[in-house]
Amino acid sequence: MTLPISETDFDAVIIGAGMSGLYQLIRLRELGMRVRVFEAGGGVGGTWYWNRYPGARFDSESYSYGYSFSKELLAEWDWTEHFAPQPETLRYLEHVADRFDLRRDIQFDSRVRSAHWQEEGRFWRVALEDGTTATSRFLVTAIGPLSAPTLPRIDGIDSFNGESCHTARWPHEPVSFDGKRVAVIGTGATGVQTIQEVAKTAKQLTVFQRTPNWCAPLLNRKIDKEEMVRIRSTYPDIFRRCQETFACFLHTADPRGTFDVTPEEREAFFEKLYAEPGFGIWVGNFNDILTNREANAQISDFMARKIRQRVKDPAIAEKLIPRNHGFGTRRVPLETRYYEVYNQPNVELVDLTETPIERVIRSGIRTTARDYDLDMIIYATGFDALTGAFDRIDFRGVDGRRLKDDWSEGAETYVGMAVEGFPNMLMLLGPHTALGNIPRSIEYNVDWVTDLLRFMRDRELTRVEATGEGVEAWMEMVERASEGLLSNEVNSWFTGVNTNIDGRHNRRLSRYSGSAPSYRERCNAVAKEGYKEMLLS
Ligand code: NA7
Repeated sequence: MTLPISETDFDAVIIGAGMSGLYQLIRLRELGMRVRVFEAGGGVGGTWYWNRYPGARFDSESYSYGYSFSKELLAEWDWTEHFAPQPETLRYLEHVADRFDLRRDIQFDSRVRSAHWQEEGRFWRVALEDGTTATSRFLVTAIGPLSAPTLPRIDGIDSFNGESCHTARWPHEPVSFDGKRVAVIGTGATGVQTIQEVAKTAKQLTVFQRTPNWCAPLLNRKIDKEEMVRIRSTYPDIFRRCQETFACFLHTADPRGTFDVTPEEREAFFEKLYAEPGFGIWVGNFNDILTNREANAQISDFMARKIRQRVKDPAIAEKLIPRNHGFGTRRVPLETRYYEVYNQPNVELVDLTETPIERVIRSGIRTTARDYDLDMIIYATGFDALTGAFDRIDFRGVDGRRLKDDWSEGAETYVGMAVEGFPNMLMLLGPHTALGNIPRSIEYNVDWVTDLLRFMRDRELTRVEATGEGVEAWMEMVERASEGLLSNEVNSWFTGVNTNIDGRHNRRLSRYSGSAPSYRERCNAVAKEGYKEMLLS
């Protein structure tokens, strides 16, 4: 028997009040739904609430990153930097929450422990860590693809006497590095941002690097009032461009291949990209650098030469040059004087491939070579990406099946937004949605989910589920989209590898790596055909 909608506590529960949860709340309110958002944090902002580490900022241009759905919001918000720092982005999201009066439907400090589908009655029973429960017809997960931090598997972490922190759990109070001996473990996008900031004031900074990444210049600068007026006048073009490009960035691949031009033209193009802000050198480069080994070797060689030019000590420069993957086959960290940090007398680079960490001790870190006495250890060691946030909640679908079990060998989804066996659960930025410039993908996902729920409301339908065939067809498309990518041959969160988690040492098909326009085309077709590929009743 279907429980009349008025008998569930809510029409929809949204888990998470980050960028996707906030926008979904706005849209579901417009449908007249009774919505409750459960948020583990003490405020809105998701990624920008948690990641308060020093130097955290956008790598996408600020004005391409903000929400595009509200003309009023676009008209009133001024970005002050081309790549906004975390405090500004958090202020922006707090402004959005206030402006649209969102907080009244958000319950903070409320971590969801479980969500169990009740077939009889067709609703979800959601339980919080504190034991309270709520029922809801629909469940929308807005829990983020990179939100479950992982500490490294190193013995003795708890024995350290000084301060220590994962970057994604950074304290809300200001943290000073003045006069301190600080260690950073991890040199991904987060580690790079942290290192270049900590190096400014720490007495001694020791960077523990396992794998160097290919970092490219961010070239951030301030936006003054006048420039903001100019940018604002081009918002329609900015968002149109983001709709058209491969990954919703302002940058997109050059139509030419690496070897379509002369060596001189190639070098000049690489130089031009290196001198331009943002991800252009990664996603606006020759169209074959991420698929053709020889083409990739050209840009990798160019980037290696840049590192050698910028780092004075040739031995350190060599340690900073990646050997096990080509440029762009992992997430490219964007940097501001990152390489120059290693020219400073207060900074030391420890290459963990030569001298691995043995354990954390009371006074610091012990490698196979020596002990490092420390006042603070910063873990920039990343996330249980894409599925980690799902695994941390006990989701049970039809007949009590557990999502974590179903996904133990890798997630299987329908257009990244639905799962067979988990009716009425819709995922924003779930595994296999287009990622790229995240807010653009969020707005698309939210609008798609909203249209589906409107469709159901208008027809008095109360249950929607992905089918096995639908999932299979979508997973085939995900597989096809990834064919030929050099990144498939590299360990990273792109390929689902996290050495700090059991069973995650091997590469798997973890994300949709096709273009955002093809993703939208596929999802639009599903909607246009009345969601015939899904089971609706
Ligand atoms: P990443 O990109 O996953 O980077 C994590 C870093 O931590 C990386 O350098 C890892 O080295 C290092 N790491 C992880 N575990 C260990 C251990 N046990 N010992 C030493 N070093 C370790 O995470 P980020 O937070 O930088 O970025 C994630 C995404 O968030 C980013 O792409 C943005 O899109 C936002 P490894 O490379 O595994 O050898």
